[in-house]
Amino acid sequence: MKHDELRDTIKEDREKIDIKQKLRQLFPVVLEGLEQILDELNCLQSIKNTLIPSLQRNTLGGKNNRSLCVVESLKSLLGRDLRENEFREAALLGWLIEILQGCFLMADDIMDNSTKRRGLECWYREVGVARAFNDSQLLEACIPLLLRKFYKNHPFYVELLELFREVTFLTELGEQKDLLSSAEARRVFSFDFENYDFIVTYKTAFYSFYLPVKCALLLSGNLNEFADATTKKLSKLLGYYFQAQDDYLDCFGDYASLGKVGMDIEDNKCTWLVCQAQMIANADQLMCLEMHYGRRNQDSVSKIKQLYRELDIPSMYQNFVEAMVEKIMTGINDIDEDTGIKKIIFYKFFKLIHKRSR
Ligand code: DMA
Ligand code: MG
Ligand code: MG
Ligand code: MG
Repeated sequence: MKHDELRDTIKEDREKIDIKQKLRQLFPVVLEGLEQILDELNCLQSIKNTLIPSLQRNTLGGKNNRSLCVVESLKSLLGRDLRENEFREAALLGWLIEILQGCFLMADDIMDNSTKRRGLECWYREVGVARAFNDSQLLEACIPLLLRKFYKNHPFYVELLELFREVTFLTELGEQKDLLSSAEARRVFSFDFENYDFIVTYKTAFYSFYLPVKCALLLSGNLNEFADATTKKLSKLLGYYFQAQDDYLDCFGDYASLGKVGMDIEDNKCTWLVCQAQMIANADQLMCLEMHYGRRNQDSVSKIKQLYRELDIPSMYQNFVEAMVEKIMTGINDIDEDTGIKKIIFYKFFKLIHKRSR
């Protein structure tokens, strides 16, 4: 790395850390907002005593990439540093995305029989499935109330409400297809990239990439159909890359950096790895896949991991990453900035996730 590049990287990292710190300082505003909402409803203390800790536990402890992205994107769109009130507006929206993510994860961990999340026991394993299910519902239902509290007078209040509603629905559709694919493949063993494309676009790309950038676009007042279409296109590419990474790490990553324990093989999930494996396996290898994929025992899991190595899936994944980087870079370069959207938004987002280990 050249001296200038290194200096820029250090500066960017420092900025990122500063923004994340400022973001975290605003979390109490969200907490107070929820407390006020509950007080206005004369909510029972016993409910408050469960809802507030559930919000804290399931919203904090992540990487905060999505909320960081709202702030960074707004900065890029306005082409200058944010004023205090602008930062606050972007950051609070960012926190609502983090809450939404928390809701998805609480439910996802139940659906996926997971054990750990963000280095802790999954929420459903602490409070039970019934409570965790309702906690997830409750927090999701808080989002429009918090939006009303913080953005009622914003010119794009209705658009923000609709955006969160729609993206929530799209994500849940993706989770549904994720579950269905796993169940269908238990009857007839079959995984393919067409299916995979749908799953990752819906369950990951919309809420992780499209939502934060679109929030920033709405805040900036720059939204138009071209900027929206570009955001969707780039979000899909980034989302695909991000979920393929997630799948790879589920199998080959380690708990110390991920804070979660992979279950994709046991769960019979339609992952990037199994789609790739099925595509290139010979008859014997296919038989091994069919016999051991989706089985809840360590012996079968080891056999699948061994088969992945035998098939050279890790180096295929590296090739895929290179091709994906190319695709994303081309997508970014092709952006017409006259439509109001900025290349740097997606470039920064890309840098945030590229070669991640958590
Ligand atoms: C998660 O997909 C998708 C949502 C909407 C939470 P996943 O189950 O692969 O995520 P993780 O690996 O974090 O459990
Ligand atoms: Mg999961
Ligand atoms: Mg899942
Ligand atoms: Mg996963």
